[in-house]
Amino acid sequence: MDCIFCKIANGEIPVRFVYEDDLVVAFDDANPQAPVHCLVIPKKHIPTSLDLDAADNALIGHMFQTANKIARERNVADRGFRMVMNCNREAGQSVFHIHLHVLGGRLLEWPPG
Ligand code: DGP
Repeated sequence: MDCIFCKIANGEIPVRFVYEDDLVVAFDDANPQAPVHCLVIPKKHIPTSLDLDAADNALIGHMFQTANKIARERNVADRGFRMVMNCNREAGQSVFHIHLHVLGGRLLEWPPG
């Protein structure tokens, strides 16, 4: 399967991991939109959030716990940060392997563009 995030997760494309365990990896976004901008991805290939099923519920919870850990480690937890998962083209999804953006370190406006 030609998926760039699968290749990152399995080490085929070398990336410095901020975090790794059996289920997920996290790394800095190549095109950061804030001083802290990490991506948390599952090792399992899931194209979009619409492809999640009940068996993935614990995995999704683990992705959010990982995002919290990164936010605390990067000192943005208390001041505020944002977790974003884009789904499909109009939302801006460009890589079709789900990923949780963890953004912080500046004032994040609402609504997003
Ligand atoms: P999205 O637009 O929500 O699908 O976000 C995809 C993000 O992935 C985008 O912010 C840029 C990032 N990205 C794409 N390819 C790579 C890569 O090879 N390395 C890293 N570190 N980030 C990537």
